[in-house]
Amino acid sequence: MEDGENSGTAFERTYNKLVCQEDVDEHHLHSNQEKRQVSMSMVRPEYGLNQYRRLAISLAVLAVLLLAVDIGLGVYYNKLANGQHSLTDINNEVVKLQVSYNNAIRRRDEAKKELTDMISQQQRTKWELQHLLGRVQDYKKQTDKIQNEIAILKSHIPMIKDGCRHCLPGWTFMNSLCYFFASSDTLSRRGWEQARQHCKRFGADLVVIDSREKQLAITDLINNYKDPSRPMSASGFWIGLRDVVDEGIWRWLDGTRLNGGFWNIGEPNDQGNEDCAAVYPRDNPFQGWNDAPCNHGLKWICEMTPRSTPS
Ligand code: 2F8
Ligand code: CA
Repeated sequence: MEDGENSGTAFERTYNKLVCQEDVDEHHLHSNQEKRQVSMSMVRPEYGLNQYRRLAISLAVLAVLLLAVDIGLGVYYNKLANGQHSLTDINNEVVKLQVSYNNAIRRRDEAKKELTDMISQQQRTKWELQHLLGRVQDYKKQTDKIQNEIAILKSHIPMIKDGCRHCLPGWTFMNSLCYFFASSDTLSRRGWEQARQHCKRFGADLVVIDSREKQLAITDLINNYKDPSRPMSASGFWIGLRDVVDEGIWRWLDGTRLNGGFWNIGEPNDQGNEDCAAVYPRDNPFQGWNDAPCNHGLKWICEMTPRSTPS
């Protein structure tokens, strides 16, 4: 064998040595392990089980750690994603706000322009209102003036109406009435009743003197007819007053009882049955009446309202 070995190459010898050594080492190792295992199992029997348990626990802890890391990474990723999403939203919101701001600015400018226009319009309206108020004042003045003119014109209506009416020829228009003074020599003096009949032929009647104004106006007229050569007893004019029914109770033609009157001093005295009244020319117009016999011949005064001209 020695020869055989020696008879081989150096390489083969080295190789064989190494292989044998390895076999020896492996065998030695296995022997040691088995010895250790045998020794340990003999000294601490739970040693192998704890080792697996620790390994399992370690693996579990490692798994938990990996899971935690995974979760953490996921959370972090989500945060990053959410952050990215929030940033996008903020950008979008900023864009929207910018658009809204621009729109608001545009609307503000439009509103400002509209306000300016409205202020201008309001100013024009104010001026127009002032102008109209001035015109209202003018119209009011004109209205007042026109109303005054209307009142004046209305006051002329009775005169116009009277002007459209006429007194008969030879009659006198006075205080809206027509009077006939039978002073002409062509008309003989006559008694009270005949004198009244003469008036009635014209639709008139003997005059009723029921006011101071009327007495004054009539006295002024009959004073013009005064004839100094004629006795006072023959210068009177019959009027529409008598006391023929009840002596001393003087009544006008319509039955109205006399209130006062313009009797001469001492009249009426019913001297010799004097039941008819007459007015006489007098300086004192308020002492112009006398009672005389109704059949006594005197002039007379007729009275009537103006008559419209026949169309
Ligand atoms: O003096 C008054 C008296 O005068 C006349 O008589 C004289 C009168 N007569 C006539 O007029 C007819 C009275 O009436 C009068 O009262
Ligand atoms: Ca008398």
